[in-house]
Amino acid sequence: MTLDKNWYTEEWAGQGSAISLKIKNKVHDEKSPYQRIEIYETETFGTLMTLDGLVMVTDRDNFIYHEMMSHPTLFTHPDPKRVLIIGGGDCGTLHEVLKHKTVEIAEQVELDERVTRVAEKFFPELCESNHDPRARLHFADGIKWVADAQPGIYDIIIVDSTDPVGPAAGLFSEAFYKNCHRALRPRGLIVGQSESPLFHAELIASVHRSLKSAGFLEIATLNFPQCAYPSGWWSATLAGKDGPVSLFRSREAATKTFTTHYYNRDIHAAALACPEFLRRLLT
Ligand code: AG3
Repeated sequence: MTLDKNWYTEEWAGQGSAISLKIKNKVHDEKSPYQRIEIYETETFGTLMTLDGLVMVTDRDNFIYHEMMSHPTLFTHPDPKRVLIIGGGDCGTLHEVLKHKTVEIAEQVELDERVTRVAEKFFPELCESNHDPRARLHFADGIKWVADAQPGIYDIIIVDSTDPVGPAAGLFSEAFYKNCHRALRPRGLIVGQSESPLFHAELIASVHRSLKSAGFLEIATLNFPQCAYPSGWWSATLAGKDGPVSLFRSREAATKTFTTHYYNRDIHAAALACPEFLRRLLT
């Protein structure tokens, strides 16, 4: 099938499939020192940001991803005070993290400052909390940041990265997870986006193995829909330095004092359910 020029298509090599969004126009296109950043106005998904041709964020469905990258982990930790976000330059994850009143400091370490500047312009609602006094935005290499971090300083590390290719590949490695383990306090948690269970189950299994070798005791993969990403089905893998990852502060999740559009207590419990094919690979 041929798609006309009014469609933006991200094709998934080797998977014989793609996502297409009908676009009204391209409103931004630049080559930063790290990547090509494009912004489109779509017909039905609002604004779309792509990095090197890969869909990162749309107005319409980013809430699912950003809420699932933050709230399950924040409600699993008994008292999250200091949070580090690696990547996450569009600031959507930061915005969700700062909804938690216990958080005293949320640091974001994004490699490409241009992603944040472009997001501030085209996704202002994701950047609403950038001036929260608890937010600290750094533009630096997250791998080096964690390697240099003071031991035992963070309660939670969230890895909101692109696909494991190019500079992001190191964010899926055992060496990186070891440094994260060291930078976490007792009861600390790490969570990272871990691609599609349907398309990338082997990657998820290797993330589990690497986290385990890095010293994390308990690991769980959360499932959620994300229709604009490969296969429409996405995951985040959560690991605990020495505490459980499948128990959470469910009463507090049920009576949370802030608004979400996807996350709630039942969604959290359901997201922890592991499909058979994945369970077999992970055991
Ligand atoms: N994180 C990107 C997940 C990977 C998407 N992959 C793809 N489209 N091939 C998005 C950052 C949102 N804060």
